Amino acid sequence: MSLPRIVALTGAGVSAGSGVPTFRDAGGLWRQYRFQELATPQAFRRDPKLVWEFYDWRRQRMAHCRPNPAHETLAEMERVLPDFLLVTQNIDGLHAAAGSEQVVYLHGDIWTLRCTRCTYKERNRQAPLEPLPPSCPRCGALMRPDVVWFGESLDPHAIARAWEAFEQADIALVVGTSAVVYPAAQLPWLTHEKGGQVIEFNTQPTPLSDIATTILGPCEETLPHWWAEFQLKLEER
Ligand code: BV8
Ligand code: ZN
Repeated sequence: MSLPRIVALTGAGVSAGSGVPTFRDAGGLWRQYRFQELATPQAFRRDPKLVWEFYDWRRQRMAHCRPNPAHETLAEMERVLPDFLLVTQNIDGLHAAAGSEQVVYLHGDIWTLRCTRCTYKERNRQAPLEPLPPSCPRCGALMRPDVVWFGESLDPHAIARAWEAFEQADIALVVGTSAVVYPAAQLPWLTHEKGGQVIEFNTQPTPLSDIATTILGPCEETLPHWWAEFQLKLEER
């Protein structure tokens, strides 16, 4: 019997164990309502310095964070399961730091800046960034974080690759996401509709809990545990 096709969707909860603040928990980012006001093209047009202060604050918070056992387990799955795919909503770079290479970044990368006018893009891990807001070294225009804001479209190739993988998956692992932001939150439903199994790793129920097997607890503990048990079952077959 061939290995099951497994895919994973992660959100801020996978990085909570690394000290990266999530959007929804109490100590979350500038409180939830501010986040949705700040992470928009309108806010950036109106006050680029304020939006950059928000991203610079997050970059400084993330700069010393290291991958946790949940990131490491997902990187190991990629090495063990031939057609494993990791899809993330996170922009913190911790999946790459843990060694994951086959990753679909739905919402971009906080460590990449791009020009608002020309095609210039750069990887930049400076924290704090000075001066704020940063300007393009090529044309002098304002630079922005290379992330997807609310109301902005996701990269169509990223969506197509994620969509296909979740439709074909036997098992969808949903790790540390409140599953309320679309189109990312649609992905586990695709697996479910095609008869696949959805397993969510969260510290509390989410809108997915109706169709998922929910494993409650911190994913930095529950995911490695699940993976160890899953591998034992594979060996017994
Ligand atoms: C789009 C990058 C087409 C930036 C982000 C009304 C209804 C439905 C949809 C919409 C609507 N109005 C508008 C929309 C569309 C909108 C949307 O979905 N809005 C929501 C709020 C309703 N979506 C969009 O705009 C998207 N684009 O639709 O394009 C289009 C084009 C033009 C015009 C119209 C439409 C773009 C969305 C992308 C936004 N960018 N991030 C940045 O990060 O700065 S979203 C950002 O928030 C994250 O990427 C993530 O997606 C989301 C936060 O969710 P989570 O990652 O899940 O984090 P959260 O804190 O919420 O939850 C953490 C979870 O972990 C919790 O469940 C917690 O219990 C758990 N947890 C905590 N600790 C642990 C843990 N679990 C396990 N272990 C732990 N230790
Ligand atoms: Zn430029």
